[in-house]
Amino acid sequence: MDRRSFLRLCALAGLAPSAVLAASHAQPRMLQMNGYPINAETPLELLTDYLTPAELFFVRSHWLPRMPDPKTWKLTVDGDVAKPLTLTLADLKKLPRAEATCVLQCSGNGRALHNPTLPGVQWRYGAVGNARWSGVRVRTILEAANVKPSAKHLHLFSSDDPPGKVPPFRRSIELEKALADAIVAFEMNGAPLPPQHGAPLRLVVPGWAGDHWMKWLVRISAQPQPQTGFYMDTAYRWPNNVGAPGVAFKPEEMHPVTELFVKSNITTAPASAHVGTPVDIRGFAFSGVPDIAKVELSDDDGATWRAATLDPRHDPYAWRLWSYRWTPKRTGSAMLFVRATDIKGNSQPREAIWNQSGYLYNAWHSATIEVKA
Ligand SMILES: Nc1nc2c(c(=O)[nH]1)N[C@H]1C(S)=C(S)[C@@H](COP(=O)(O)O)O[C@H]1N2
Ligand SMILES: [Mo]
Repeated sequence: MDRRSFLRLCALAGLAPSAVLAASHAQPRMLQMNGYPINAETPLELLTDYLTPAELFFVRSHWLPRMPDPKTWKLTVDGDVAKPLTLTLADLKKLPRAEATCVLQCSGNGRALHNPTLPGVQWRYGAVGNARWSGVRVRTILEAANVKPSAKHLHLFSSDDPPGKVPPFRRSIELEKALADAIVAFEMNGAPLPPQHGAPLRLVVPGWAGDHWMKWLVRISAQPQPQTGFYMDTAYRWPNNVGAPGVAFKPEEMHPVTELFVKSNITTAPASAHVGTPVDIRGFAFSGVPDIAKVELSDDDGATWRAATLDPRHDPYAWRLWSYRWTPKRTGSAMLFVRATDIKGNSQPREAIWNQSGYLYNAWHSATIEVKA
């Protein structure tokens, strides 16, 4: 497309050209998911850093977002508060700073691996990353606004309401979690938050699935009841009592997805190896609880397991990089399985729990290595 038709298209769509370019930040190394550059998965073999670089970090947006104008942007704080606030970015930067290094994973990461198969974005392994998020604790802001005891939920509003009858992406989280450790972040890995990741401000909810991490935040409202609407009442729900694969439930038989499930993936393994020559296998592991206790590998279909070495770098709800030195004993095709166990004793299952929206896939991951003499 030439410059003139691009500008005309932007004008027709009512979008700033810079916003369109930022949203379609097509990264040559990223896997574009459904024809739109707004859903991009990171190739698993590139997720080898403790901090995932912003340009490799997966992007999940429900539609071509309408991003706030950073010059006029403000955050409104209202609802059950004695002192409603409107905060500019400069106001926020004057408040005490908070930081969290933790995993952001889309609930639907791994949807493509569920059996029976499911509609929706066919994420495989890479709708996940680990980053350092900096901003201000939600608690600091709500205390400044004198939040009332009647408030039990924090409603989240963004600038990206879709046109027409499409339901807006509006959500809420329990006030208890918001006060415990949620952050409104304006920086990612020490740099200003990129537009596609929610600039100027997004919510960070350590340990909880990505749908809670509202991007392009414009308003937070303390309320006695949870938010309603499609993205609370229908989407992002998990069965109260899980059924067999293929069994669907009514929304009232389900509750919102919150904490992530324990999970590990192999990012690095050679395609081939030689009997008696050790090779290094690497990957990451994380959970919806603050740390991983162990990562184990098996080369005998899960009969016996040996511990991987955990990288010392760690922060609550961040991932752990791990490595394992494996020495092949016999020729042929070898399958190495990995499983993680978190500090609460939750262990990654051999099979993931099938659910009608394909959330929280966490089955044992494997790598196949051809062993030669
Ligand atoms: N306003 C808004 N916030 C949003 C979304 C969205 O579409 N609009 N997508 C959510 C979902 S489902 C996920 S998984 C994360 C993805 O964050 P990322 O694109 O920065 O990786 O943002 C969440 N926040
Ligand atoms: Mo998501």
